[in-house]
Amino acid sequence: MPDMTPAPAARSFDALIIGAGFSGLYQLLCLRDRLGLNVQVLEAGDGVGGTWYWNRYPGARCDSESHSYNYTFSKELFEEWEWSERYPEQPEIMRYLNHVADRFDLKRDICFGTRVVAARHDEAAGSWTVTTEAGEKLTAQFLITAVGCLSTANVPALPGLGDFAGRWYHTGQWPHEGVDFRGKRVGLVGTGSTGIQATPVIAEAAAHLTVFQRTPNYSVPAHNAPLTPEFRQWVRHNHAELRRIMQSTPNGHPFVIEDRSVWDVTAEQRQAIYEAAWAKGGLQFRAAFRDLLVDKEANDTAAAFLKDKIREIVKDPATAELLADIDHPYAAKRPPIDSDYFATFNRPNVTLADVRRAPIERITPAGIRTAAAEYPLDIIVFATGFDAMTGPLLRMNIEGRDGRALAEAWEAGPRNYLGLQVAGFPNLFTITGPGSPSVLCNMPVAIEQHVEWITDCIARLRADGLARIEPTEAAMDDWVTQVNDAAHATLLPQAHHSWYLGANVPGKPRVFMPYAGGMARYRAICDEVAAAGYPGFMRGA
Ligand code: NA7
Repeated sequence: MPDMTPAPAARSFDALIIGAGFSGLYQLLCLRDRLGLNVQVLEAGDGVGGTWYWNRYPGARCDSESHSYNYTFSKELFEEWEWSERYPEQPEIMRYLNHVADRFDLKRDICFGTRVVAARHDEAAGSWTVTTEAGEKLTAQFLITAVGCLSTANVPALPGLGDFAGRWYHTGQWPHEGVDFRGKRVGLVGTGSTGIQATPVIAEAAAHLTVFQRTPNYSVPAHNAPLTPEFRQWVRHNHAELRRIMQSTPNGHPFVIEDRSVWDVTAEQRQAIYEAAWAKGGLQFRAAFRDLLVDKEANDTAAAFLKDKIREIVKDPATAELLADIDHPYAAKRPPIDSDYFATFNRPNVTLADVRRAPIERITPAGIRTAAAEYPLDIIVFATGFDAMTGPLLRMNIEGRDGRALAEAWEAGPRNYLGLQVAGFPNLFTITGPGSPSVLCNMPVAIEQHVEWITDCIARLRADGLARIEPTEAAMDDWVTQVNDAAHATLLPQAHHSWYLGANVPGKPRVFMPYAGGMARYRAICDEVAAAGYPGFMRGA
């Protein structure tokens, strides 16, 4: 006999937020405590943290400096939290986000262990219905994705992976209990920021480490170190000034880009400037001159300096040449920073395998076979990145008006207005979506701006007695052009294998996704749109 029990009524909210990382937590705080909305957060993980909840690989550390990798909306929160090191390590970021969640009593409105598998807009009801993996349905007037840009792991579809007799892991889905590398032959695939962070740490523990390098990469030393009490005090006293700098620079970091051209100085002066920037370390290296990202010849001078550093550090000339054989402008891909990455190749238990010239052919039960050799392995670590920016959104099966799938609307690449909203998907907001500065910016700065803009937008709608907002097609077309133009005014699209372009995922449209015009300019554009009463958006009852 069929089950006649009526399906339970969908739980209903003013707003649903998907994700409980930096963005979801702050969005919850703003909508619940500032606007008084009835809000629910749905989070796939069993705790807060978002990207940091999943990325627990050895050496996982943020490349933003710790005093800039936090919320700035609360002076008290900013002043009471003390980071221990120049760059925060994953466990410390988790402690910070848990502290924030507890301090503002956020966890009571978060459903953990709840993965969203579908979201559908109901035009007649003017609401979104979200379906979870467990089959529960929830509805809300507003749907806000806070799913991060780097949360869909990209595991290469290599033949034979299923037959591998050892264990394999992706860095973005790292086991919570950790991985014991002692006495093991480990293969690490990928030399982006993650592979570059993990290599020295795995090399210390493993019997042998083989790094499989497809695209060689620049890297600048991080020079991580414990923070001194004096520095901490300076940060506490300079909260307002730091916030002002972070909000006024293109990348949202707490340093300004030097207002000098590479060509303003002599070759000797330039060398001295690069040496000083190398000694200081970190992402700030690219701020040494204002034209590094717009003038290829200017960039070449930085590239040559960094390649020489690799040759100085790495003792075996053949290995050094392979590592320094970099084919793209410095910082055209996200520039990694490291702790002894290149020096790790001087260890007797570390080998570099060139999989650009001799690609990986298959995984065998015993290890990795390339066109040149077979490498016996016990563990494979895929530091192969993410289906970035659009991946986390598209995998949720979002359907807008008339059941139109977001995947269909974005078939040729992401199209939206201001990186925030998509025509045909009313009341859907995408925090740090494609078309916004997001990954080109220190993330908390980008996140705070988006969350506050969305909060103000919803507050204005309500104050005006309106119920829905979505952009016009014309505004989207214009914004897509602006995003494209901003990218092409820089050297960034020249790195043809960059994940900014979607090039790391086979079949993904090659579209430069983040807005490269700078965070400060982007903020001004968003503020102008809000101040002018939201031109480019349709607001209705
Ligand atoms: P990235 O930067 O996308 O790096 C992934 C690396 O993996 C990169 O070197 C890729 O080479 C390599 N890769 C990917 N697929 C393969 C296959 N099939 N074979 C060999 N090598 C492969 O990801 P990360 O996790 O390092 O960093 C992501 C961001 O997190 C980072 O930029 C920061 O913002 C934080 P490729 O370059 O595609 O040739």
